[in-house]
Amino acid sequence: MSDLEQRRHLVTAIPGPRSQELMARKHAAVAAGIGVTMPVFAVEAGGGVVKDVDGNTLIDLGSGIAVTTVGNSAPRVVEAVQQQAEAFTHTCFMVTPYEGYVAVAEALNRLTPGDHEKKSALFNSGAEAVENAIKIARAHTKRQAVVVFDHAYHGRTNLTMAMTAKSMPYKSGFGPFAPEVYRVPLSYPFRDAKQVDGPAAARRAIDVIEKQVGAGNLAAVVIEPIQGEGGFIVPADGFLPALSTWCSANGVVFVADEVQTGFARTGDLFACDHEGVVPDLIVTAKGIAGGLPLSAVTGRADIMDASHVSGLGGTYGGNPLACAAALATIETIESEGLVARARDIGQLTLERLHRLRLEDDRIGDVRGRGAMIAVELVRPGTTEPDPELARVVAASAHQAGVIVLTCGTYGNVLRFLPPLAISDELLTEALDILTTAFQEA
Ligand code: PLZ
Repeated sequence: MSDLEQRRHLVTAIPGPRSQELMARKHAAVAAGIGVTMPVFAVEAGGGVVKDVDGNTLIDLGSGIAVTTVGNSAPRVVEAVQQQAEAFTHTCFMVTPYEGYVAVAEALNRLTPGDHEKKSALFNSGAEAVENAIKIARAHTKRQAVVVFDHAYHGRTNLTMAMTAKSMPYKSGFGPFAPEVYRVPLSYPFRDAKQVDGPAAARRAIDVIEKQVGAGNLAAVVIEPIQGEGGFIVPADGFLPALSTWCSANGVVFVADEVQTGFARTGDLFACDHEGVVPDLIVTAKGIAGGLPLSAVTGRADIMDASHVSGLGGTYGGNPLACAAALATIETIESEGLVARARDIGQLTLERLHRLRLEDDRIGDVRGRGAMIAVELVRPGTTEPDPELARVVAASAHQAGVIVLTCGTYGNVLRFLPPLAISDELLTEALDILTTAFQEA
């Protein structure tokens, strides 16, 4: 990617003819259940752009859903993966282990919130790591129930489908779902009544837990510190600390799902750091390895050690290429000051979007932190969701060569997740295009 020109440049309509050909092959060869946001096939990506098969260069505000935080094909990641690929590609850590896995565990134990003794276990996907966090919490507490929140997203496997809130497209028709999963209300400042501050929202959730689940049956409370797919919902201050405190007092494992928020995305290394919340277990994936599939559960050593030997694992978990990529990713975040870069991106983006909101009452809410920012779209003067507007604005941004994603329970949220390697110029240009897209919608 090193010589990939950092500018938006369209040479065909979007999608171009070669992408259309490939889409036809996709339709014929790939299961219909696998959807795509933009029917544009990538050939190269890096910095703040993705280049397609027709020679168009698009501005990337998606990072492959919050994955390429350090940039696509980030130089250190490429070099580390190349070296590792030449040495060996796989032995299975459970057969003949290797140092890279241990080094990633050490790094996670060092970097995640809290200075207590920690241990880690590595997996492949976010969903797989969430499942393993539940296995560990159940082994530790000898309890079964799991509490999750309204609007939550935790994955597409059977247990994580049960934990995910939204039926379409994630769950509909795919049941029955895993039992012993209970859903409680979130803090959602834009939709909560004004008097529901963070601690009050926590009390509302805890009341449901105590009355409908019973603390003595509860293994884990699992929460995204800023919800991702559910709509980039930032809970009111004090919500997460109150939940965490209640969990500690009741022997419940407090699990932060930082699959989307982790690794500098929100302008802290982890979103929990913002309020000084120290989860018992933290689940990471996505941004951890610069695009290679890796995920992890990290937490209190006594909880992490609760499983019997060989109770956890998997063929590929902590694959050597992914571990090499993770170590290079962490080095990149630390040496390039990417936590601070995420804050700058957040400031630039929020400033622009707040200004836009003043002129456009269809933008009900602007929220997020760092390079995880969203606008929630509504019918003017109400809180009634407007998913159609989100669809139209996203489609016209796509036509103009900006990769932007939607999300939210109501599908009415536009979210911005640029790689931290994007330049201010590209980011500003993308925001200009969005502004135009709103004016024309
Ligand atoms: N937890 C908080 O955001 C993945 C899903 C994309 P996997 N989010 C992107 C899609 O439509 O499938 C996610 C997440 C949070 C868990 C997961 C699951 O991570 O790596 O996709 O399994």
